[in-house]
Amino acid sequence: MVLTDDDKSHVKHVWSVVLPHAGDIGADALTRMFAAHPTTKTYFPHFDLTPGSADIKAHGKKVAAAIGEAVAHIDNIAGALDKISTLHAQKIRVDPVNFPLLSHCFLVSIAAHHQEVLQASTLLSMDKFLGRVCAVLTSKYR
Ligand code: HNI
Repeated sequence: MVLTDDDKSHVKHVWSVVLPHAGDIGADALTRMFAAHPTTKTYFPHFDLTPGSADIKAHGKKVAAAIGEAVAHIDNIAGALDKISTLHAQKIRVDPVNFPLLSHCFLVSIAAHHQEVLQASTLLSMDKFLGRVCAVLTSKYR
């Protein structure tokens, strides 16, 4: 789905609000994903998946940083996420159905913590943007 100029500016605005808390939002999104979709836990047998654990906090920061990179390079999301895309497709081999689950949880976390920034227009743009992120992260599966 093509991101319009309006979408891009909405995404950048939402991210500027989220950024100071991005790691917490990432951790909250992971916690929601593990609770709502327990099968996703099978990819993290080496993690302490208790809500608030050091593993979840550290991984939340990494996921949020990757999304931040995609925002910063919104005209070249595939380039920005190239290494992570290869990692998921060739090494971690996460079933592609799981990506929209995490991105939905990410949106829910933003809505829960920064409700004011999500209007119909910005929510739609973030949804489209996260859809692009998922498309990139699943583009190398063969
Ligand atoms: Ni994902 C590692 C980003 C979806 C399972 N993941 C990473 C890393 C980033 C990342 C960044 C760290 C890479 C590194 O260490 O170099 N993951 C993202 C993003 C999304 C995503 C941006 C989607 C929006 N990952 C998912 C999903 C699953 C998943 C949906 C499984 C349900 N990811 C993993 C696992 C690792 C991982 C497992 C390795 C964790 C570790 O540290 O061992």
